[in-house]
Amino acid sequence: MRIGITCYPTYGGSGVVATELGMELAARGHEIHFISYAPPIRMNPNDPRIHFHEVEVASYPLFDHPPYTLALATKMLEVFESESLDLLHVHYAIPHSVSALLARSMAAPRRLPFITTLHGTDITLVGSNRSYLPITKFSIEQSDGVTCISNYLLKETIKDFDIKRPIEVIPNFVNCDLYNRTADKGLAAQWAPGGEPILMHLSNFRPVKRVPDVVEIFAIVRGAMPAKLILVGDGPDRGAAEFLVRKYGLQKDVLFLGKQDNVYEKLAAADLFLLPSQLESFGLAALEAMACEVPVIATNVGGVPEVVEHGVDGFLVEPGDVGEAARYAIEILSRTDRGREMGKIARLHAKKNYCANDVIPAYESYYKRVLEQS
Ligand code: GMT
Repeated sequence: MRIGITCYPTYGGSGVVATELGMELAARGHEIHFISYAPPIRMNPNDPRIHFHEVEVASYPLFDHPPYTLALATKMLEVFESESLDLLHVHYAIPHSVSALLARSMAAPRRLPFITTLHGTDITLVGSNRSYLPITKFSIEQSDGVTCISNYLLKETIKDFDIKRPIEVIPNFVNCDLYNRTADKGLAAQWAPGGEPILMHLSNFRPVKRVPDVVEIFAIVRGAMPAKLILVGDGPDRGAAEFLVRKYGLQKDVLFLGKQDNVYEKLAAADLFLLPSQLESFGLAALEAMACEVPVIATNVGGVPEVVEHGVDGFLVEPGDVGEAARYAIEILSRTDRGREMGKIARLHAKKNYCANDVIPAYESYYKRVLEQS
């Protein structure tokens, strides 16, 4: 198939899923055309089946906000025509779904079906905002196919948007060959030369991730035992987290890596992963950690309990309960095996339920169904 994929190319779960999906599909012989304002962060530009088409947004003094949605729709049509696309697959409804709807209308009577994948805040925060709700609902209803990444998000979408059309749950996935324990290339020894346990967090540091809670949890753990904290990613709350590190005098034990490629090499060096988010429709970073045999302490919110089983793959706490999270962290890290058994079970669960080898074919058969029906 010749598939156009649109996503946010910056640091964020929906862009990561879209990019990994494109690369997995390319590995299975499909031609993939990413259409966005910048190359997606994890995209492999050297794959001959992967192509990138930049959306250029012309500015004009009259435009306080250059109309990206329109420029994207125009580029979608252009790529459809030049590359004979079979379909468009857009990730994150706002505004990508609306652009795809415009592109499909412009392409008519030629056929340009589009599939929208809902990821989370496009429904739970942004989409349910009054100014976006009607158009998001409309573009979901008009899509030729709609998928979402967890059962939780399916329920929220039906509830908040009163959607009557079918929505397919196709969960997020992880490449289990790439994400595994042996991916650590000596980083653990570099970060914790004294053999201290390593706690890790990976996110876009948006307020919804509660990154300051990561530092609060670590401060309690560090008060009880030697330990190191590695923070991967960047975003608005990095400053708040750095402030707390200084406040608690933890500079020697906390490392901010910023945005990173090949995150599997970093995750494989961790003993424990922290995801204390206010809300997660899925929690992709937790799944990636689990594939690397890292137990997870996360919050009992949204779709996270579909991924992390409390007491089995790690532990779930209420948002903001840093004390409880720290108690579980100390419990895991004080064991002589530092939670290795739990980590092994976590990987088994990741492999059984969310392996790319099983989830990508689900997307392929969904594409076929949509093409047959549209
Ligand atoms: O809001 C975010 O955290 C970013 C957002 C995104 O679209 O980049 O993440 C959402 O999509 C991810 C990939 O499907 C999920 O793993 C995250 O749980 C989800 N975030 C939220 O629901 C808050």
